[in-house]
Amino acid sequence: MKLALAILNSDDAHSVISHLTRAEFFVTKLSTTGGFLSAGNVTILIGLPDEKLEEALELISKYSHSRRQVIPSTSEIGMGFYSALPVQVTVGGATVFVLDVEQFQKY
Ligand code: 2BA
Repeated sequence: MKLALAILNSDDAHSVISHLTRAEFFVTKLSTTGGFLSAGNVTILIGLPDEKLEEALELISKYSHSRRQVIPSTSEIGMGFYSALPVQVTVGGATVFVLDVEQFQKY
């Protein structure tokens, strides 16, 4: 058994989760925050049999999209003056970690 942990853009989360649950995956949704942008994102936990991992990854990848995001960035331009120039970063699609599960119980 595996545990897939996927960090999604908040705008993609509803679509990803509904396609996963329709395909009979069990999903737990957590509201999380990215450390770099301090913006909200969504982390999902999916406990699943090894043979269903590829299907889950395909659904996550199909319904997650990358986006360019503009963030303010301050840099020194000399003599103690600073300029606030916007910087673009590419966020996502999804960032996925897959872990082996040692034990799984439901009581
Ligand atoms: P954030 O930490 O808010 O990062 C948003 C985007 O900013 C990242 O997109 C990346 O393009 C950029 N970024 C992040 N940290 C950076 C750094 N130290 N220097 C330069 N640019 C940086 P993604 O890579 O697609 O990540 C989206 C979100 O997924 C992240 O939000 C974070 O919540 C999570 N994440 C990504 N990689 C992770 C990792 N290795 N471990 C834990 N969480 C991760």
